[in-house]
Amino acid sequence: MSKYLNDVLNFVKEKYNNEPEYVQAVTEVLLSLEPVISKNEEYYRKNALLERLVEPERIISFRVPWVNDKGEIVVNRGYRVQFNGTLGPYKGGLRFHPTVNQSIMKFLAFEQVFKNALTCLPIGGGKGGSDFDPKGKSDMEIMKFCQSFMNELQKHIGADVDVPAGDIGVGAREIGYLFGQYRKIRNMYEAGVLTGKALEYGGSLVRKEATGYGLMYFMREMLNANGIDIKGKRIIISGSGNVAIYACEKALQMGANVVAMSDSSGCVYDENGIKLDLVKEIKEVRRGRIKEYLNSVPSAKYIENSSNIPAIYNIKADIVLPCATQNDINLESAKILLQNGVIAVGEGANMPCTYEAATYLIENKVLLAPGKAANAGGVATSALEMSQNSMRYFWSFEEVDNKLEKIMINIFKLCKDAAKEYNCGINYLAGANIASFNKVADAMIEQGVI
Ligand code: NDP
Ligand code: 2IT
Repeated sequence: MSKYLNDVLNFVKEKYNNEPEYVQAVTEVLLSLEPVISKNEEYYRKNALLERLVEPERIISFRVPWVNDKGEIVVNRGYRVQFNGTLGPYKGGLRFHPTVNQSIMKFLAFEQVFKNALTCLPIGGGKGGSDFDPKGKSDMEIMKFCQSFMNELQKHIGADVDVPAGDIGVGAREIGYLFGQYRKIRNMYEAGVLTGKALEYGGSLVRKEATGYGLMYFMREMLNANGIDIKGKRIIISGSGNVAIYACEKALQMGANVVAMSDSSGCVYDENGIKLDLVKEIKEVRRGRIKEYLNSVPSAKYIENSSNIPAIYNIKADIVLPCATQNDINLESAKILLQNGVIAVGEGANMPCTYEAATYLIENKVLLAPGKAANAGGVATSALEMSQNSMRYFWSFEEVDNKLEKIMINIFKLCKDAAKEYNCGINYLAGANIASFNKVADAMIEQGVI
């Protein structure tokens, strides 16, 4: 292994040993860059390129006090990690989930830098969020939290500075409250400061569907490149949030058969095919639990999670789409998937496979669509939303969807070509890391020591 790579990796592991998710994300990227770095080690070392790449440009961390419906004061922690602005304004989602901490924010922001580079659109990488738990909160509580969060965040964002969007626990409702508060404080209409807005005030058609649709466009390209047709394939999808629902929708449009979906409590298994309208009603309208599916379809099965292998991964499938959260598929789960005959895994979520699981799947010839490439359709369509906001105009559903599809086809080509150039075979994970690294690294060196 290149000594320079090894030195930087050891430095990160030691310095940030209390940030396991961040170390994991950096390890995965750096290890796959071996063929690139070893070709030109002195050049990268002289420019301290890797040292700069693994150190965020800025981390903002702040107090978020708000008042709940009982009149009590609650205090949460808010973050925005502005990781790398070389290619454009920082861009990336906001996650509201009780597990949010600095390690998770840094891993997500680091991944976003490379993901955004793959879109070939002018966006840098960032991520933010809070350990606020939206589950069980009233609309009023969500609004008060969002307003307090924005009171601080507004100092650090702007259409040409940093443009947040949604992620786990943040959808159009939250973006609306955040946007309203930004507008009030700044006293101007800066539509491009947030993406994922509702359609009435500057949102883009297809943004809601974009991550899931994009995942399936990438999956179709990857399967086709390996002589496989998606029609009739049996699919399981972990999660039942924004990404999972629209991955399911596009999979059904492509003629595949989705038999299971889940949430953090367990999964529903419907051998007759998941009824997507019902899942949408439960999750998007009622904000309920996936278990409620059985109230309408008593013939379906509900399996509660009871071990470190989410129940859904015991269900046989040709294609597995982890669309919930990080480290959802560990090595044990990956072995079960393989035993059950999986041919492809598409990462709708960010880093849903542990490093060991991803490596095991690739070594066993499973086609792995890596998250930073396969789920880039969401942020790409966010960038299209920014374009429309700048033009003070909007495109039709078909126009945006066609652009999204072209972007995903190009992202797969970038991954495939880089994997081929560096003799990585079907390791599209290495391909994604190498292709995006090359873009970011060249631009960083061209911009000098910043
Ligand atoms: P949502 O909040 O809409 O849905 C999240 C889903 O994942 C829910 O079904 C949720 O179940 C489940 N989930 C969340 N946390 C956990 C957990 N700790 N364990 C098990 N299940 C969990 O989020 P999104 O669909 O937007 O995001 C899903 C993934 O996709 C995330 O990794 C996100 O970073 C990634 N992503 C999202 C993009 C977007 O545009 N929204 C773009 C690219 C990637 P429950 O309700 O029980 O918590
Ligand atoms: O992880 C992601 O790419 C997102 N949550 C979407 C980010 C965005 O700015 O649309």
